[in-house]
Amino acid sequence: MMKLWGRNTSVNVQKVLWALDELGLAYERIDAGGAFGGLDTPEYARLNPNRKIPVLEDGDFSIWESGAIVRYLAEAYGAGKLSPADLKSRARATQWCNWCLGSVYVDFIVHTFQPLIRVTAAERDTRSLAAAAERVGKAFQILDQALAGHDFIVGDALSFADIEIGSLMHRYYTLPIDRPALPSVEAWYGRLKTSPAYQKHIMQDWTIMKIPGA
Ligand SMILES: N[C@@H](CCC(=O)N[C@@H](CS)C(=O)NCC(=O)O)C(=O)O
Repeated sequence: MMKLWGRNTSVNVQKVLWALDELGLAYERIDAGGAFGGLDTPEYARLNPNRKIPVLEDGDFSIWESGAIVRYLAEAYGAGKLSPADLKSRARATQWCNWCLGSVYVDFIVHTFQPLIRVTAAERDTRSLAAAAERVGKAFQILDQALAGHDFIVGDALSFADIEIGSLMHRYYTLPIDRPALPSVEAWYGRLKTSPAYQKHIMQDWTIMKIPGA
């Protein structure tokens, strides 16, 4: 059976869990990272020299980087699900994944989310946080235009691009930050929320990760 290494509070682990369940695959998840530790052993370094979660082990093959894991699962086991068959649609899905990592992820997770859970309210740089949230909102306005008239990011079926970006949306819509009006993004997020796999893995209560005073 496949093994997924990583605590289920990590958005990058949650993303892979969502894909695994969306594809109906059996797996064992092993707690690692955060309070569970386990990333500094030589055995773990062989699985991921970056000492980060998640890692997927599938027989004698192992792979790190959550987005790459999701694509591996879709292409190995998806039978047409999550990875568009058509080259141009697949390229479009890749485009949005790369955009997410380059234009959203750091501003959102590192400069917006983490200061809200890992920094006390007294020590938080609220101006820097608000500026990062504003940059994220502007980026999502670009996504909003692309989603207008579509059910999902690439056409009308859930793909690995929806998994990559959609994994951030529960946090985006539940954090105490300013957000611009994003009608098409909100409608898409509403569609994602109907998935039992999304509800189970992505719609987690992130406030349990707050340090005291955050
Ligand atoms: N780009 C990587 C990011 C991996 C990453 O930064 N993982 C974090 C959790 S989200 C981690 O391992 N942090 C150390 C820890 O949890 O102990 C991916 O998508 O897999």
